[in-house]
Amino acid sequence: MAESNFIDYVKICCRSGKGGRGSAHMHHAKYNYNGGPDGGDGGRGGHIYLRGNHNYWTLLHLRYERHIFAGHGGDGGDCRSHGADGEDRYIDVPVGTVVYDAETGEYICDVNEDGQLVMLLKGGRGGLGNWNFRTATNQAPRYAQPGEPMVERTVIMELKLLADVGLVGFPNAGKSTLVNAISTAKPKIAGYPFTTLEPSLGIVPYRDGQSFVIADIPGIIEGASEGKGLGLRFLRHIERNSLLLFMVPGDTEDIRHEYEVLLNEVATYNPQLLDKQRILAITKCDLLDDELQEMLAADLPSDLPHVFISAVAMKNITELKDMLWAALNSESNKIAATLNRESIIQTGKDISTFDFPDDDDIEYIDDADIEDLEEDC
Ligand SMILES: Nc1nc2c(ncn2[C@@H]2O[C@H](COP(=O)(O)OP(=O)(O)OP(=O)(O)O)[C@@H](O)[C@H]2O)c(=O)[nH]1
Ligand SMILES: [Mg+2]
Repeated sequence: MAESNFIDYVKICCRSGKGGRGSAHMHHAKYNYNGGPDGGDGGRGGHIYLRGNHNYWTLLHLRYERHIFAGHGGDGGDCRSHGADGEDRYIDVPVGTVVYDAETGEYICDVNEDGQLVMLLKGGRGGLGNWNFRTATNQAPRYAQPGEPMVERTVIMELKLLADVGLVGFPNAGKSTLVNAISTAKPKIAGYPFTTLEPSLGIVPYRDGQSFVIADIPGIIEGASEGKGLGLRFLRHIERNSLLLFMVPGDTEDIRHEYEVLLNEVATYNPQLLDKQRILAITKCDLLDDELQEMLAADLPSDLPHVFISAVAMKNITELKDMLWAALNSESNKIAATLNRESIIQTGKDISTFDFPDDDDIEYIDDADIEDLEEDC
């Protein structure tokens, strides 16, 4: 994982608490020697919850949190006293976090709203005390239930930025310049490739106090879907965008070919991304005269809306914003976005695509150890 503050996946070993044991206590008092069963129930083990929190933008706060354990339930006591419930643990995650099983890659859950609570692991139930087992024919049961065991699972949390518009373009296409010009975000701009090394989100103010979110993604090169350049690492951040804005500089030799290369990379990464709406922006159009623009426009794919823009000269920027807004609010986009979202995230994950260089430091507790622990308790 790159040494930066933008952490978009982490691996954490989570464990819920085990349930407390029920008590098999018999009541004895000075004048009531055979007082009968009075063993209380054990408390439940703590649950592990995920909680969507819009104050977090990355998973950085979980970077060094390798283990998250909930508390165990307390054992039941005499006089039918109930054991204490184990402490629940809440893991705050940024909105747009998807969770997979680290061993199988199985999809577990998805947190995509602020305040959303998802129970990741359920704590073990507390055992019943012998008080519950008394009957007319068995008035002094000397047994009680043990608590349910804890559950352990190592999970991978992956953040997929939730933006309305995702920028797709080769390095140096002018993506960051556009984000700077139209949004509140100020990513670095420079005349060399791979200036942007991590995605950032910007809020674009639109008319009447409305706004939408745009994601500046590092440049994609041919072969990115196979890992070239910054590779797959950031392609995941366009999975959740409703709309893809392809950006190709106007001074490129073959705009159509460049667009097709980009489209091919996106499709190779995840063919479902082709269902999203697309708009093509030809950037740096201050370098082109009107005649040239007309010639280039004639050669562009006819099924794709396009616009010539210049973020430096602020040319056609309002038109671009209008196009984006209209596309974002079109009925077909809303339906497609929901369908996309549901179908994309409900799948498992090839976990070998994640790279955890310092994984050896983590000590995972295997099933045998858990059994030992249980015997000890
Ligand atoms: N003439 C002109 N130059 C532009 C325009 N937009 C961007 N540039 C220049 O193009 C170069 C690259 O711009 P960036 O915005 O950093 O490009 P990028 O797509 O974010 O590049 P990466 O972050 O490397 O992927 C900079 O030198 C910009 O000044 C434009 O509209 N007109
Ligand atoms: Mg950039």
